[in-house]
Amino acid sequence: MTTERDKNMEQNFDKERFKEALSTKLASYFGVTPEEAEEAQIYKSLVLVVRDILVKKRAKFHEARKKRGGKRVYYMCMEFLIGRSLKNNLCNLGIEPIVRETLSELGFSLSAVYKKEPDPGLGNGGLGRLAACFMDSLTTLSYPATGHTICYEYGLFKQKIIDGVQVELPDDWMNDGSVWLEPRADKSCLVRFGGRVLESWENGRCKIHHVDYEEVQAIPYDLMITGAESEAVNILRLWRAHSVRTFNMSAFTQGQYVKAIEENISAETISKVLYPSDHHTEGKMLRLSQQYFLCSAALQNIIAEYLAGHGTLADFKEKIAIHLNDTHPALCIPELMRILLDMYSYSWEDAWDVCTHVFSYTNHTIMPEALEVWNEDLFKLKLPRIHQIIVEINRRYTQELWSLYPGDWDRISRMAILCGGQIRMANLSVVGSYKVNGVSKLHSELLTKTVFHDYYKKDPQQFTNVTNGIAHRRWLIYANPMLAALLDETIGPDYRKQPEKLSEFAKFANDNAVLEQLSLIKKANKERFARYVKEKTGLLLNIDSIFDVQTKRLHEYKRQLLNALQIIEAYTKLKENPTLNMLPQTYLFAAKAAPGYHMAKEIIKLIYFIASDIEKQPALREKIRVVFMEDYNVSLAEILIPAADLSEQISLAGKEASGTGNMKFMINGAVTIGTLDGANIEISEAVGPDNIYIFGLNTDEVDELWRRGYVAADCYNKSERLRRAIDALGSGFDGHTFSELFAYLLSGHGIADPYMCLADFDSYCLAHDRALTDYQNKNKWNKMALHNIANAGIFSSDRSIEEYAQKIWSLSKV
Ligand code: 26W
Repeated sequence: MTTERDKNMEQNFDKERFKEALSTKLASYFGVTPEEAEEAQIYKSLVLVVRDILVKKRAKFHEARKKRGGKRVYYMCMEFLIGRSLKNNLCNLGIEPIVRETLSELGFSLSAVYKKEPDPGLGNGGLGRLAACFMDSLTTLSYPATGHTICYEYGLFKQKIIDGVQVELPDDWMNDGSVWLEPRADKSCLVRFGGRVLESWENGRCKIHHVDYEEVQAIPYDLMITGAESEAVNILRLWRAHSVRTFNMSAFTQGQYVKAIEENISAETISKVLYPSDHHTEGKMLRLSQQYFLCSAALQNIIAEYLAGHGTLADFKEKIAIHLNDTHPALCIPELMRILLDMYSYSWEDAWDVCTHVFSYTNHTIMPEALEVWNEDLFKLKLPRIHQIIVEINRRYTQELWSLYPGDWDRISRMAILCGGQIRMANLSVVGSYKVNGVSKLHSELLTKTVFHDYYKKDPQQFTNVTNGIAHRRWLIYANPMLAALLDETIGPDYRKQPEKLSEFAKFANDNAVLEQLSLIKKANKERFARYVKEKTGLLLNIDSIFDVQTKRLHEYKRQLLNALQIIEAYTKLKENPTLNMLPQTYLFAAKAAPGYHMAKEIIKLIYFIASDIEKQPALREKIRVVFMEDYNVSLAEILIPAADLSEQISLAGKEASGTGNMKFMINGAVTIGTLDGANIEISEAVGPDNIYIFGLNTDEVDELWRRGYVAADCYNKSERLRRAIDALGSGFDGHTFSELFAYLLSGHGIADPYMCLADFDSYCLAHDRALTDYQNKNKWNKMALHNIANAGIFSSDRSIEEYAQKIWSLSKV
């Protein structure tokens, strides 16, 4: 399908013009001709050419948006896990073929040039990747949206596994990755920390004087986001901290050279590094500084832009939506109050009215250790004015609660923002937002039954669900071009912008030629991935084995350990009977553990040594093989996911808010083996019970078992299969024993097996057995794959964004 835009693009962007533009960039930035250029220079010059195109498009879109007026949304998030940009932009602009051909004529391979781009790891996992997918869909659908985040100098660490131990190395992505960023010094602002707040009365009004503070300069770096076949170009604005003064001259002249430089460094520390932890708050003051830095810079910027366009803040709450992606940017609420009260002399009531019409909040986890709280005393020292405002929000809110629930102290203290010397960010987010949503049907329901139950009782209308989605262009069309070509051929290209049309693929469920194509495509993707593994590790994977894949952050609740136990059981059985006739299996893992997360690192070690144990036995490794891929990131996911046959989504029911990897695997034709958790439930409803392997306890059963008193050892005693696996932990792999994991599962320090791996083990093994049997029936398996692809349309982030636009932001397209 070629749209009008495509035609224009192609008219303006022919080979000659591209060659000329590229040559100009090469000459002016590197002083070379295309013939003399190195690949890295081609990469950078190509980015500059694309940026020029985007700048022009952006200007047009900006004009159109201004003319139309209307509402716009700001998406606030501490993480945007964008992945590489070049391919996404070339494909979205529809100019990839011209670029590929031209480069090839010049003697360069575009695929090789793509690899020159570092993969910016500006996020930990699901939350950050979701933000990036949402920017893609917002832009493709022509919604006016701006993302705000931090420009971390070091993204998520690079992972090496040395003798089973995860080693973290810095991710210095800015070195080659900053070509996409446009510094906007003209939009910089100052963010204040520390100091004291004085009050004085002037003309009957209380005036606030913040004194003795330290200032940090916030400079935005803009990254342009393209949409597919869309006129829109949106901006992701990344804020970087700079010292206000380059030198403390007085310290410098007094001979305190080091002190003068140290001061600079401490201000710049704020945007130095991404905290490499998810689902666990550490209460670190630097993290609080990062959060306030982002919120203050973004809000000052939003207000300044609004005033530049409108001259007054009068209609602000009608024209602006600000979305808080989890509680990490929740300080936006008191920061907007501060700006309106202290800088624009709003009354408290008017300022609060603006806030509660502007903010909405998505929760991404109900795990208690992930719910952010700050020590009030430390908070007060770092952000004294913001603390005052939170105290006042809390005072007024608890007063309201008192009149609603007189005498119900328990409830009031549960709902208060301040309690026991702590500031509860989830409560602040709910109190300050007009809408709160969870990220899958189950998760949203659990929110209203558990963590936010009291608020739900007070105002049920405040709560809603928007199930997550993925940018299906990046994750299907660009990552799996052969599958995209088959879809274009069978159902036509409309699904590229209307993902619900993928459902038409179901018509081909009995078309043997299409099924055969599907299996050839899977095979080619497995070959592509195997080549990559060969290059990285030297291992030669068996393409005819089933590729059974679990990739995601390493966390106890995600239960990579359950997967490992199942593998151990199969491997032990094989060792006992090496001539066992079985389907060859390749188990693939990729996962980063938070650097301080001991148990997660033990699990990596276990997987690593199971793998190395098997490698030492050539006869057995033909049948079963385990590979732990280092340094999981977006680019690795893009090549690994299309190669998967089986997708492991095996969290303990009730723990995974949604999952989005599950959707990426599904849309690439992998079949899910999973629990009834998060979006797995909706995936299961979409594909039907015959096209998914569901096992294990559901949330009610998990609760019931906890209430009755879960005894892991009972499972161990009852199941022979399980005993075989667990006992093998004691005897060990490749000379390493795992007594700590053994104890964790059976006796535990607190509770044995807190994520109930043992309770779900037998049912998991049976589901596995079924999957392996079905896999050997090629026709049956291909059909299952086809149904997974055909039913994946609702898991496009295009659908999620349409829901946010309607149900939450009241946003319309430009
Ligand atoms: C403050 C420490 C911290 C950092 C990050 C706590 C919690 C987080 C995130 C909320 C963790 C996260 O990424 N959650 C994931 O969000 C995805 C997108 O909604 C969901 O698909 C995953 O199920 C959820 O675990």
